[in-house]
Amino acid sequence: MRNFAVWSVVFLTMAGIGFSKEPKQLPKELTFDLGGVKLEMVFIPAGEFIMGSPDSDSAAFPWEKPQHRVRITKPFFMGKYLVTQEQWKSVMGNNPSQFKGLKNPVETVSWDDCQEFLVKLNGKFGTGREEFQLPTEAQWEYACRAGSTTRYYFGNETLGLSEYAWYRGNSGWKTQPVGENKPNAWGLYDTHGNVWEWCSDWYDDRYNAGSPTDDPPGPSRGSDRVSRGGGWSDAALDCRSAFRYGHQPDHRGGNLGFRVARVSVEQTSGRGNTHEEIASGDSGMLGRSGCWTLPSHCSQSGRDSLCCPQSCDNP
Ligand SMILES: [Ca+2]
Repeated sequence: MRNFAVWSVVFLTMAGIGFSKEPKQLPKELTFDLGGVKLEMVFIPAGEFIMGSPDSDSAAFPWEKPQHRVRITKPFFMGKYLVTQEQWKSVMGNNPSQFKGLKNPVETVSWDDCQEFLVKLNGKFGTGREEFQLPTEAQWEYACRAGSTTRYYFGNETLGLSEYAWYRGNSGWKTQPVGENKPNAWGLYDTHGNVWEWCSDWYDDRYNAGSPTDDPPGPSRGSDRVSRGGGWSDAALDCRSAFRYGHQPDHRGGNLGFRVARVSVEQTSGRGNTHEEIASGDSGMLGRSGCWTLPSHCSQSGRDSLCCPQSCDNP
């Protein structure tokens, strides 16, 4: 019997939204048991968005430009919260954080440290078809924006940021417990502020100018890894959805942590990813839910509403 088992799957009844004669039940969230400590994941649909900052934004830096269209062709799950100190401790057996608090985000973890965490997590929950990873930079911004096109997922004005983020204006100059501020439209907490979040990509100032449209993986090489979202010590404008930063992969800091993504790693040529393929942390937890999405669904006529995210309904 596994020490780590999927605790529960919350189903969302998708009745009355289109093609299906019978209501379908689709997992909206996943919860994994890290030995008495929950790891909650939120479903992120496939879709497309405009990544980066517009030239018209006076707060934007050159490395956030140009704005460009990006398609996230596969759905995935994203950590509802930043990885907490109790989660880290359950998996790694230690707590390196500068600001102690079991519900606070783990920090003072390098990108390399995060890989060790992920190896251990995948040792428990990896299935060969899906695994935990750091989100790519594009996945991170897509998930943070949750359909928004503004500086922050709630709008353009820094006034009001305190309702959504821990930053230098309200943090007391330390991390704060996760999940206490308002989430974005997809149910993610603390993407703006609290701690910066490592992404999988190498960092390149100019990457936005030449990155591929579909699932940009980041540069093939570099010296720094991307971090996103701003932290407790940062100015409001550094917590914007498009703001980018980078650190060497062995860098550790008290304002730098991460959240995990659970993604399909199966070769999917010619077929869609089903919910089972990314949601099956344990066997038999999910019934058949049918096709979720194909990479090209958003450009196909006759697409069905279950297989296409809301953001693509009116391309
Ligand atoms: Ca954050």
